[in-house]
Amino acid sequence: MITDDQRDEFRRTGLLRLPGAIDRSATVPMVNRIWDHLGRAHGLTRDRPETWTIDRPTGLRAITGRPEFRALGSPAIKSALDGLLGAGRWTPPRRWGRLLITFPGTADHPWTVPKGVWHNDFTPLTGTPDPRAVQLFMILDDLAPGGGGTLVLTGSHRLVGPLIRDTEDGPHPRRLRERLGRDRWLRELWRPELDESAPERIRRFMIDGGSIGGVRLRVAEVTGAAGDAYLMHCDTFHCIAPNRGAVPRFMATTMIGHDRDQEPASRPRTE
Ligand SMILES: O=C(O)CCC(=O)C(=O)O
Repeated sequence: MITDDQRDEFRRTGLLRLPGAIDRSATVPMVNRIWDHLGRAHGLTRDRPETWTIDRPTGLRAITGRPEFRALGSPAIKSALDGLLGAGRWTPPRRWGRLLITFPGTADHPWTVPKGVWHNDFTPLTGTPDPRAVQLFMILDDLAPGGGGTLVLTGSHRLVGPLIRDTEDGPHPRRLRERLGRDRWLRELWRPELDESAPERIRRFMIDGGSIGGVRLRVAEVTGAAGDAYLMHCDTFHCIAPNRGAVPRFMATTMIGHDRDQEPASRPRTE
């Protein structure tokens, strides 16, 4: 289970880090399996970076159906989901992960906070308590800052909530961006009018942060050791980041929804 402090942090920021959520030794066979696929499908070799000639490999879907990936659904992850969604109020997925893999690539410009690709993942309104879904990000191999970990706009789920709460409509990413983009700080994040340098963008969005209607916003980067996991509120804006590290970024993600309340089954009539 999670503590009250962890629950508060999740409510406030939309993001909760769980160090060591998955047994580190269980990630080794997963990483081996991925490299095996990369070798066969793309001709990439683990200890020969000169063969890493692609940014984003394909054909990864089948891999997470393999038995070694079941360890992603660890006791710590299940217990945290119980704490946020309610015990018995969510259904374990058939597969615990969709792989997120990016290679360092060849670009020589420095790492910075990307523009353009910030989004929320559309999660329909279900009438269930908040959060209606939690997205898991799981780190399969050690992930250093600047190494391609997902970027999360902490606090942003609290801006989305009031915009969708009393509507029939779901959180449509394009419409939300239009609405939220009326604020200058957010517009500068995803459609900058100024061409700021990499360190300026890092300072502005990751260190100083912003504030809209009393909601603190700051860009956080998913980093950590193999086996660490993050739980993110489904309405939180996030984006893929460049990998300027020395090794590929190996992560997995999945969205776990709150089960809809079941209608009580109607009793068979006996009379
Ligand atoms: O590749 C990433 O880090 C971003 C993933 C993402 O946007 C998503 O799973 O919704």
